Amino acid sequence: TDRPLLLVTGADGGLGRELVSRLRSGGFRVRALDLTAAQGGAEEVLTGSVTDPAVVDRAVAGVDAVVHLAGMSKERAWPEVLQANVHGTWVLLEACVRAGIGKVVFASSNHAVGLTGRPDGDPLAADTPFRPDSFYGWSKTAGESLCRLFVDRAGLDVVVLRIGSCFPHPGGVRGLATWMSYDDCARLVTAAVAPQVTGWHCVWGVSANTRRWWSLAEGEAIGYHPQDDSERFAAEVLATARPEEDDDLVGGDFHRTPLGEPN
Ligand code: 15L
Repeated sequence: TDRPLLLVTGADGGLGRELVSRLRSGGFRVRALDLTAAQGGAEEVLTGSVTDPAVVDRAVAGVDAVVHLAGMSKERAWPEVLQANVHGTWVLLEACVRAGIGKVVFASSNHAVGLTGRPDGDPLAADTPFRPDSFYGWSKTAGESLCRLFVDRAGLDVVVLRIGSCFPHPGGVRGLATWMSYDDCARLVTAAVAPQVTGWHCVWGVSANTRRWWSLAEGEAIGYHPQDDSERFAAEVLATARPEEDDDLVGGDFHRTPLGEPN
């Protein structure tokens, strides 16, 4: 078969499971890696940690691209964040270089720039400078800059996705700006893994929300054309919204949790 083979790390997470099924129906073969073995639907399933070089060497062997979702997805104690998010990303990038894998898609987060103010006018560019709001957000800045090092020093091609809120529905008022539908996430990853997308790219992972704060231009430049808009949920969200203590920051309330305490 000539369907491209993708390694998805963290394939058994909330986003991973949704993405694997969509990538498969979109014409990819998927090798799934996670700590748990429950990944439904992937052609190949590997159980183990992204911090284990022997596991990761097996995981990357022969793939056309890697979609790196593995790691802590929220605030955690420093050692956990460092090990899973930072060390795990280093182990993965090293394995890609050893195996001659060219393309990595790195799941970063809006929390890398979470203390940035919400814009009044023009949407924020995808290369908005680091302003992490948590150890978690910091770990994403570390992952992004580690990816950049491997682009510049080892010739990898990396697309960094600064993902907003990828859930079935926008969770609240903030989500009307930050939501990315699972279908748009699959569209974004499909664009990012295309072989003609080379070098370094950093794009927002967000749907075409009427109320978004973030630019779609960088995504469009790599062929990401989102189809969904959170506006269809707006009336319902606004009718049931609790007042949010979100301040005026893109990362919402992450900065209210003490550093290193699970949120
Ligand atoms: C993230 O980075 C988290 O992984 C996710 O659980 C949400 O909190 C999201 O950001 C968000 O900002 O809504």
